Amino acid sequence: MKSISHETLYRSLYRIRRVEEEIARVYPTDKIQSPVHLSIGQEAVSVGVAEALKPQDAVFGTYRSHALYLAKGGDLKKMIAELYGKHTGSNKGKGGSMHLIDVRVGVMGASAIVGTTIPQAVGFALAIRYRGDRDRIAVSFFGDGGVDEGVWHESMNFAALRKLPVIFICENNFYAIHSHERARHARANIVERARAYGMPAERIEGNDVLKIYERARRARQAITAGKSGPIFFECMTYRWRQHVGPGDDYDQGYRTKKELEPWVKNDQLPRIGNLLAPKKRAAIERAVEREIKAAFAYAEKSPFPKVEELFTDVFA
Ligand SMILES: Cc1ncc(C[n+]2csc(CCOP(=O)(O)OP(=O)(O)O)c2C)c(N)n1
Ligand SMILES: [Mg+2]
Repeated sequence: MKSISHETLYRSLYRIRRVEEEIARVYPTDKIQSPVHLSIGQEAVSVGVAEALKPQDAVFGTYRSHALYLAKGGDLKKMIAELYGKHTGSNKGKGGSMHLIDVRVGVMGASAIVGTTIPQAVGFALAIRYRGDRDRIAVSFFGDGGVDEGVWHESMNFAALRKLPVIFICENNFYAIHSHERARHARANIVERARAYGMPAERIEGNDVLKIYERARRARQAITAGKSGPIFFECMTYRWRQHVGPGDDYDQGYRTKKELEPWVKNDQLPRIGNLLAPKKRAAIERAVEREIKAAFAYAEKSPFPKVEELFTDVFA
């Protein structure tokens, strides 16, 4: 078994956590021009999977994709500039937090509409097959709410039927906005549904970044070796903050702080951080803090798009 560098994992986990904490801190100033759906608490899923991928692999995410974008190597300066609505942003300031894209590193984009990028990932996998790329896969990320969309079923069926090189990652944080999975599904059987379409599916408990990495790595290996079609993982995780916005929402009555407690106790940041020598850990943290500071400064001083840009890069 090839073991992953704990330094690499910690750097990525810490960087995403701190970027999002800074976004939450700055948000009340209104400098950030778009709604933000934070991944704080869920970083392990994106980090574990992305570390198992290669640069040429393509990932497709949701409106909650800061973690995925950063974990896959997306440019931090362009991300913060995009949140600020600046011309230097990943989408020239026209997409905001929910539409981050960095094709250079295989971050193929995200969408505010639940479920929409699932068939895009499957289509990308079909293109990989047609082109005969042997060392490339697509990865589709969606929430437990994404499973409720009709297009999820169509995509599962087609990917399995054509044995496409795609990994499906369901980030199950139990909630679609304020609705618990119990209120939406007669049975908590997402993996059984995926299996019914004809693909192996596994539920990974506990937001365990090492396990997620190892499972994704093996899945990629099996797919690229031609030994498997699509593979499905349901990664159990937990959103610490509110559905959208910088704060928390334990006063809303749909969930309790008690429910959050075990997830905080099991936080993957200190878990992996404690495996490092303290000096090494501090050096990583210092470097990340410098990078974050520079990224926000870059966004601050970047220009807004010009009025003449309003209709450029518009599809129709
Ligand atoms: C097609 C569609 N239906 C409804 C919505 C409203 N909506 C936005 S986020 C969301 C919940 C999705 O939950 P989940 O897929 O579990 O993702 P999470 O927010 O938990 O990451 C809903 C219903 C939408 N954006 N698109
Ligand atoms: Mg959810």
